[in-house]
Amino acid sequence: MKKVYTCFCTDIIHEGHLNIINKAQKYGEVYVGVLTDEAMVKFNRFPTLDFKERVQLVKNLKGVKEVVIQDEIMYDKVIDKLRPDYVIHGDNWLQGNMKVIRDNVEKLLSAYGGEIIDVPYTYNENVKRLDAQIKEKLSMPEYRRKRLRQLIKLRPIVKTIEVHSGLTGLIAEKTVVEHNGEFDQFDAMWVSSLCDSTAKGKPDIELVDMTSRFRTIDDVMEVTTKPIIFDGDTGGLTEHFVYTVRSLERMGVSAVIIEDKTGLKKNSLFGTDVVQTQDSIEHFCEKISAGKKIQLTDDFMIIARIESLILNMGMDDAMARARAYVKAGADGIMIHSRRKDPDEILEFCRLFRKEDKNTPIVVVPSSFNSITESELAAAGVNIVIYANQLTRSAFPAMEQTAKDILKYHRAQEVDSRLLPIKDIISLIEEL
Ligand code: SPV
Ligand code: MG
Repeated sequence: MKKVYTCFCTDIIHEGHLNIINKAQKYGEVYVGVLTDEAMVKFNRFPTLDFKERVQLVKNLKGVKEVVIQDEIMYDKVIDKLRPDYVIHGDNWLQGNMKVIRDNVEKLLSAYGGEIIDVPYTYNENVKRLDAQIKEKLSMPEYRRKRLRQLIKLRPIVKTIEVHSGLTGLIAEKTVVEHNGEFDQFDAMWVSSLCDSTAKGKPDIELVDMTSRFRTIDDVMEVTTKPIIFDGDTGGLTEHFVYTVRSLERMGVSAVIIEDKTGLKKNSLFGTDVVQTQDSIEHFCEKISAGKKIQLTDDFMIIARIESLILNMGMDDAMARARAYVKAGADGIMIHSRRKDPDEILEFCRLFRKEDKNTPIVVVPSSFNSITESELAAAGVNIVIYANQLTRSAFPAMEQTAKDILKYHRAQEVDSRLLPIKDIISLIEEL
């Protein structure tokens, strides 16, 4: 019997998948690959069924000879082991990002005379509706909230990008790249106080009130499914912070990060150029504990942000605070620095990891931007936040366009660098 292989990167079986199995059966015995969670979250949406459930789902399908575990998006290992005579797939992989997968499969099969079978991709009203239902489920608070903890387990490092609107939310949600045969996407979103304030033309001094910050979260949540980390600034008064925790948790936000400053908060990247007061360890611990006591689920995370390095208070102070904050109940530590080189961040990670193997570490490499994600992961960092790059790239582009329209008294000169009109009017899909 010939062997036919197909890989399902899905947590729902619909007529499209059944069609592939039917066609495959005509060529031989059907082996179906199921992608592991780790491989799936790299470029697809988060699975709503876990790996074991997905294996069971496929195992129960009529016509499936065997389920094969595929732990990478690329088929190299599976093809090497199984040596299928055919690989069958929907013809949607003839274009876009997925073409590189098809090209790779073609190369692997041609080494021993195997063949690809492309079948017409099924995307009718029924499949579209099932797809929408899964997205809806993923966006629900009870599913979205716990996803950050799940991703910390699944990803070498959770890549987080700043969002401050529905539009930036869509960029965080949908952008997937293929580079050198590797797929990548952002895992989570950061609702930055700096960028949320900047988008409203306000300074980053806790001036934009919580009602408005929640409105931003809601705009983002309306159009996305990925987990949200909220920049809670100082958390405000402890008596107010507990209400913030309850609201964020109810909305389905996964984590709040609060920084150990008090009084008028200024952005950390000013460092000691402006007056900034660090909170006492005792008082900040009380705030963390109060927040942990009030939350209702085990999913929500309160992450304590240490400003000691920003305020030149030294590594010993940073470490003493890290110890105390974890003891007070913090679910993670964010360590910040505004140095160009990552040395002090790496030193903190080394010292902290010596004492504490598990508490997640979060970093925001805006200044120390030469360090790579894999270097951070190797140092024990769990979450990297690209905290302001979308806003900082949009502003100069918009300003230049405004200047050029003023200069040329028309818009023709700027047109070549704009999103085409046909693309902007269809950028947002209607229901
Ligand atoms: C933010 O994005 O608002 C932050 C990170 O708090 S930083 O601007 O580096 O302080
Ligand atoms: Mg901030």
